[in-house]
Amino acid sequence: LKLENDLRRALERDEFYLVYQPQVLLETEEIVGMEALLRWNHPKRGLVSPVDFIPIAEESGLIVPIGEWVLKTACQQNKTWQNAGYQPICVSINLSMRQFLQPNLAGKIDAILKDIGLDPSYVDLEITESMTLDKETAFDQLNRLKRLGVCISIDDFGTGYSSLHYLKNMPIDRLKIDRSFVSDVMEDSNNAAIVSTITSMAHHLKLKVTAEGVENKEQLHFLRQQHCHEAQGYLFSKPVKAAEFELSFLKPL
Ligand code: G
Ligand code: G
Ligand code: MN
Ligand code: NA
Repeated sequence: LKLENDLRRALERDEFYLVYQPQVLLETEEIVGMEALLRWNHPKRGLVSPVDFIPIAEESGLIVPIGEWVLKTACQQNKTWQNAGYQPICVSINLSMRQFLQPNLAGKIDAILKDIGLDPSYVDLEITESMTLDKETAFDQLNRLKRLGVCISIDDFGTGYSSLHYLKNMPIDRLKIDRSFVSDVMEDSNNAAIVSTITSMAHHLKLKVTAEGVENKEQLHFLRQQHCHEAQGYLFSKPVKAAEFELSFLKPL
């Protein structure tokens, strides 16, 4: 409860910031995207992990204003970099269940994008498989979001419950292979089979596929052999603050 009260004031006290992790196109090694990840600098506890505060934010409903702050901040940052003359890249933003279930989410996102002047094709929304369990609600919401022109990715793919039947019909653009499968892909032949099969399925369903949690060259080599499109992980960079991302990864047009 203490943490919930602190969380309640965190927005107005400006205690949140975003870090960005590059997403690399394997064919060319170009940075084509970044995932925005939320950080909370608690005045007494220091950095609190989203693993610890997102569930509290979900439970209390605070995720709605916090999630809106994330959307605005990440989109504004992307637009600022485009205005500065860097090669445009896509920003991936994590949605939580409570946000995804808001009936007016698409309207809110539309207003944010118009206000900032960011082309929706430079925004990717990450949802998880569990958010698609109520099939009809998910389909309606995804269709509304797709009509805006944003991309939709399924995060942590392979750890949830999505049936192949849903996957076939859902208006999504990309699967992000959960890092638990990628992490020991060289040691565990079952994980290698899973990564290979998800990648191949994504190709056949005309979906893009991103491997998460890539930490070494051997994993990268394996993913290339499987024709995985994009990769993300400590091999390229941990998530970093905006200034460092700009210096390290953005290229002038
Ligand atoms: O970077 P990392 O330790 O921070 O992220 C931990 C978890 O928190 C991940 O599952 C990630 O998806 C989630 N997360 C990070 N930022 C956000 C955010 O802005 N919104 C939501 N809903 N989840 C986030
Ligand atoms: O659930 P989601 O995929 O949104 O969360 C991404 C999480 O994975 C964040 O906590 C991020 O910091 C973490 N992460 C990103 N790259 C790596 C990596 O190469 N190895 C590990 N162990 N974690 C990573
Ligand atoms: Mn994610
Ligand atoms: Na993930």
